[in-house]
Amino acid sequence: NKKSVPSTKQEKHIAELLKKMGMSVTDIEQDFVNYLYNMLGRDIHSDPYDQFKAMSYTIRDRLMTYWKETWNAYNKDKTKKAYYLSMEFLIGRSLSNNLLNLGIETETEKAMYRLGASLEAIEEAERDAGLGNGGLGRLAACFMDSCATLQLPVIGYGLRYEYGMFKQLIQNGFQIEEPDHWLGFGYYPWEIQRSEYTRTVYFGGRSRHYKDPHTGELTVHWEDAEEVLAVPFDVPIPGFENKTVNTLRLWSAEAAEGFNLSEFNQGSYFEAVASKSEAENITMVLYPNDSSENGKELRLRQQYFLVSASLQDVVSQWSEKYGNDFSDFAEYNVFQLNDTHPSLAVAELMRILIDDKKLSWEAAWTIVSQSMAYTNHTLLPEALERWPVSLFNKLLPRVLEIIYEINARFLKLVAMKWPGDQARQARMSIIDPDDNVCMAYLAIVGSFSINGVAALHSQLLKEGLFHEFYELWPERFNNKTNGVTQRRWMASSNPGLKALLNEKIGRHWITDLTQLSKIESFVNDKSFRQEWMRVKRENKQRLADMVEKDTGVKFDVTALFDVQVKRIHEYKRQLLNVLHVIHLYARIKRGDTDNWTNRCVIIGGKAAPGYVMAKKIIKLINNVAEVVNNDPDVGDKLKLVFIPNYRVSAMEIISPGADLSEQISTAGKEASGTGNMKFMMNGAITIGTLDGANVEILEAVGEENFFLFGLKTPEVAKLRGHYYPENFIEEDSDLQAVFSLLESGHFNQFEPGLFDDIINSMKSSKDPWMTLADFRSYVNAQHEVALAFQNHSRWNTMSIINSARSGIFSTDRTMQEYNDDIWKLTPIK
Ligand code: T68
Repeated sequence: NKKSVPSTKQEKHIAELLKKMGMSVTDIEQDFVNYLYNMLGRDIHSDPYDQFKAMSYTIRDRLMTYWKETWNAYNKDKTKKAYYLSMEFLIGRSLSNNLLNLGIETETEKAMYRLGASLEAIEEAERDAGLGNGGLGRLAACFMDSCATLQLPVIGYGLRYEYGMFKQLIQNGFQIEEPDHWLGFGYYPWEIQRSEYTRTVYFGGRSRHYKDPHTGELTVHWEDAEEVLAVPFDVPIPGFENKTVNTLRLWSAEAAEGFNLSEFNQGSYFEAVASKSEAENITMVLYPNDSSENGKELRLRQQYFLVSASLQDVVSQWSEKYGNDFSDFAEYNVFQLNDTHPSLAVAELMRILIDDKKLSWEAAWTIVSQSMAYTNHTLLPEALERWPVSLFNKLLPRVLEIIYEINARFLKLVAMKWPGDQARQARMSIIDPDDNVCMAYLAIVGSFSINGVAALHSQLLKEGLFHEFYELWPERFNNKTNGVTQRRWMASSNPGLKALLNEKIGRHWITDLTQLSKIESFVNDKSFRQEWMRVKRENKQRLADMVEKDTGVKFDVTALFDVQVKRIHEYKRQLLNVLHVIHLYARIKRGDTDNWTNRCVIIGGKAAPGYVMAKKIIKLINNVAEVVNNDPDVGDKLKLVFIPNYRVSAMEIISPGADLSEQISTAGKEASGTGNMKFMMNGAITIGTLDGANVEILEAVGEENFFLFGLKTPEVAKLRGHYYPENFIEEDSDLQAVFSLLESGHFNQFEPGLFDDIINSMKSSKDPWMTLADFRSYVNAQHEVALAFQNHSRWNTMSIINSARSGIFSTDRTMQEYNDDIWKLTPIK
């Protein structure tokens, strides 16, 4: 630290030079040209991607001094820090966000204008950093933004996947996956490689226990292990106009030098080089499964790699300052586990403290159980991670021993609380009856805080999935309702709305979203209402242009834009949406179109490559779209498109242009949802079930500003076992019409039988998502939507109110709550 204080003449001189890193139009222009011409050897007519690179270096330079100062400030005094451990950070693009947070959007735009370049085109050239699947990964990225804005000392730890989320192509209506080589042939222009913080992670081998013959002291060695290097790449996370730049540290796997040297020596050149690539495979690709475990060995390797490298990083930095005194480590360090994916942290921190730092089990456990906090993101049983003990034994033998010991001590506690209740011990055991390690239980046992991500979800965790743990430790359970950052999801993606808000209520909403409530006082102001409509209209045009470019389908911007974008999953019920579209189509075909509202339905999202049913659903959407969009009887009354390759940068165009937000999961299945919040902020109205954060959205806007339908969670539970879909068909002529079209093969004329699985799943009494049970109330709610939309004035009021009351859904609020209740960090100015 002393080193960073300019004490010598040279250091003062350097500090002076760095201060000259100007934010003026000319400074930006000059640096941009310097990078483009002199570093990249290109010119102003070059490829937009090269221009983007030059621009990102220009901007990164302007973050660098703040970045270093922030890092130093966090390490100066004994400062409590939080570490957000996550297998996913779905960042998307960073240029426009960084310009916004630095407060130099206008200057940069002018600089490019002077050069005859377009900032918009440059921003457009940036590739999405798609290092995540969906909500969970995007949440981590929003959290990072809010922590930097709140000036909280939080460090993100993740993996630098060579290939992020696959690129989705649609061919003949089918999803095709293409690798996403987002790094191109170089580096991510925002990142800085920090080789000096390289760590070594061990796999395989065996655990050996030694007893010192003289002292009797026990030591454990992890022997004959493979070594893999974890090389960190740091990504800057600027706060909003506050000179704070936090760090997201992403680990990349590299074979250790001398990797499998013995094989080289035995002349097995080929095997040795092949196993080198095995080490580097660890961070090769993001697993594209968003809600089911896949049980692959490589995935477990990835998880341990993240956890071990990150914990070593934190512990070594601690030891550099405080030696092996860990007595107050838990007072200054807290780890937030983003789902169970990094829950090995519980065992790994034990291992480091006991084996490397020679702490006793009891001392180590006190530290671990006071510094880990776990966030759950799902109630779906198929998403709960369980790893076979045999795999653990092979890959992480020492870690498995520690897990066994944690479990043994934990089960003693259970036995003490419920004497003689063997069945309960078996149910709560971290090792399940099939000899799997249950990662959620490991996380719970090792954490002082366990939270769900919306009020309903947190309640259901206590009542259901984790009920017995709740009985044991009720004080550990809490709720932290998700949010999204308004910097990206309003200020940057909706410039029209930003300008209008700034004019009417000032710009304070950018860091305090509750300020949005002030626009409610303009709800009857004629000119404000007109401006609100104009902004929406322009955003709808922008969305329509994107749709036309991506699908060839032309939208009428006066129609209702009805949008469902999210991962494709049966529980999210894209099928219910399709049934409604088919219903509208059937109405048009039979001439039942009095008082009609034109509607453009947009569906988008990726299916996990191995999820056969989800992929069929995509095909069905595309086939229905083909029929609907090409039927002259339909015309502008109804359009349906499937937007290919849904991703963060697409949502930046989609959410501002939506009128209606589809949040239609089976009640009790969606933990929170965050897309629902993005739409709401941008003035879309929700049609939704009482699920996840929809419950809180409804509470905020009131029933008159929300289209509620469907069974409630307890009703879904009650119906299970007595669910007879045929009855719903029998009683409903609209549903009959829909099924007769589907079953006649009207949407798969040349592909007979293609949709049989889908049809059968919906008609099965075992359908866990109970799609047909909600059909009638969904169609009725959609009818209300159509009528409401015809009354432009009423719709506009609802739109304004939805946005005005979205203040609580900022991640600034969410992070404040994590900090107040869990982390207890002091903001560092
Ligand atoms: C989502 N979960 C929830 N999981 O579904 C959503 N899972 O309700 C919630 O709003 C969001 O998390 C944020 O809390 C996911 O996105 C995954 O992506 C995932 C990835 C790998 C393995 C399991």
